[in-house]
Amino acid sequence: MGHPVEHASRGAAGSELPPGQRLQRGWPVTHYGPVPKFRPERWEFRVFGATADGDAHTWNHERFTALPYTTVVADLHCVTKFSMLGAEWGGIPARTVLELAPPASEVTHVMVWAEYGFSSNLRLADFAAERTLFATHKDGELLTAEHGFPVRLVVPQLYAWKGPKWVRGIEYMTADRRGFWEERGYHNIGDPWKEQRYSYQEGPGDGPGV
Ligand SMILES: Nc1nc2c(c(=O)[nH]1)N[C@H]1C(S)=C(S)[C@@H](COP(=O)(O)O)O[C@H]1N2
Ligand SMILES: [Mo]
Repeated sequence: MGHPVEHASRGAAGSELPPGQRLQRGWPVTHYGPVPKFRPERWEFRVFGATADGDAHTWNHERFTALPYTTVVADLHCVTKFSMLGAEWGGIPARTVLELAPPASEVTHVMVWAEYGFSSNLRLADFAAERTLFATHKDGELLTAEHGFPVRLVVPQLYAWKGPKWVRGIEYMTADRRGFWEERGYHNIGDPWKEQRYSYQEGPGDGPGV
C-alpha cells in the first residue's frame, strides 16, 4: 500500500501495524459518553451545508440502508495505541453519498456528525477515498449498539476517532473546522502512518487554530 515497511510489522491478517501501535486481540469498545438508543422512526441521515443544489438531503433508516452495499477490509487504529487488523466492514461507500447528494464545487472539508453532537472533520479527499464507508456491518454481522449501530463511518487511512459511531449525517464545508476530538488535543488530519496523534504536532496548513 506504499507505506514505509521499515516502520511497520506484519499483522495476523497480512496488514501492517503503523508506528507506535500494538495488536489488540478481540474488539474493545472505546468512545466518549453514553451509547445512544436507536429509534428508527426518529432516525435520519442528513446531508447539509454547502450542497451543490443548496438543499439538504435526508434518508430515513429504511432508505439509507437500502443503498448499494459493499464490503471493505480495513484496520482500526486507536490513537491510544491499539490496533485491530483485518476487519471486513460492510455498508454504503461515502462516494455513493457524494454522488447522490453532491457538494458544491467550493467544498474542501466534511464534518461528520453523530448522536449527542459528536463530530469529526475530514478533508474532502479523505472522505471521498475509495474505501471510506458508512458501515452497518462488521464481518457479516450487524453492528452492535456499542460499536455504532445503526451506522458508523470507517476511514481506513486515518486514526479511528475520525470515524464516528452512531453517524447521523454530514456537513459540507467550504473551510476547515475542528471536530470534537480535534478541538480537544487530537491532530486535525490524523494519519497513523505519520503518527499524527496530537494537535501540537501540527505543521502550518495541517489545520485551523485550536
Ligand atoms: N460517536 C463516537 N464515535 C467514536 C468515538 C466517540 O467517542 N464517539 N470514539 C472513536 C474512537 S477514539 C475509537 S478508537 C473508535 C472505537 O470504536 P470501537 O468502540 O468500535 O472499537 O470509535 C471512534 N468513534
Ligand atoms: Mo480511539
